[in-house]
Amino acid sequence: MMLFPTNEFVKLKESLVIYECALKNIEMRIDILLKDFLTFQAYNPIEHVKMRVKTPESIAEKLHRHNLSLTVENARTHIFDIAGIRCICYYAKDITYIADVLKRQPDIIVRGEKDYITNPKPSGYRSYHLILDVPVHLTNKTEILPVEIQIRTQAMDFWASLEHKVRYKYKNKMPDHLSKELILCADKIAELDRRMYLIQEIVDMAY
Ligand code: 0O2
Repeated sequence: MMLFPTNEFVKLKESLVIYECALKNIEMRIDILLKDFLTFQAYNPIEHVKMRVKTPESIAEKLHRHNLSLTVENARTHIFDIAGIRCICYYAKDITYIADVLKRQPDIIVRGEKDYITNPKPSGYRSYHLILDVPVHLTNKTEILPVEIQIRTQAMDFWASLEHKVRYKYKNKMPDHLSKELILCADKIAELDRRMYLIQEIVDMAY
């Protein structure tokens, strides 16, 4: 297991408190959107939301994977998913809608976007990643920190949890037959998402 040197670890723990605040900022925005969807819009696309701040062990492992030394500065400069929130929605079409609504907020800066739905990863992974820079106002300074929002359907989320479990179990050396099976499942899931959406559209038109 990769570990931060003690002096860096102490600084990292302090930084993680600020990442937690940045995460709260995005959580609040999504909570407001939920209230809006439920009160003023015809339909609520968000099924549920989960969030986490990466553990020091996971940050260290990612820095190591990118051949970077274990320092807080490297973590803050090179890792954009220390604060992460996952927004699970019903249909694939909801994904760009939610992303667009967030991107339109005037006090948010979009640092980056990765559309793994249009361009799935070789593993079969599908999800939409948005990295937003948010301000955290402290007593004597303001820090701008990135928060990664992963937006995906329930089916994509189901797949990602299983794939993550398999990859972890085999320590990133997944047997060929399992990775092929997972790619097949990912394609079937994308097809299922499309068909379920069509059913929903037909029902909507009927009433
Ligand atoms: P965790 O446990 O979710 O925190 P990287 O490619 O990870 O070195 P980058 O640029 O952050 O660097 O990658 P990317 O593509 O934006 O993906 C970051 C996160 O997306 C991952 O975080 C996963 O949560 C998720 N992800 C990306 N690819 C896959 C995949 O093939 N399978 C699954 N299940 N999830 C994926 P972490 O840090 O890997 O893990």
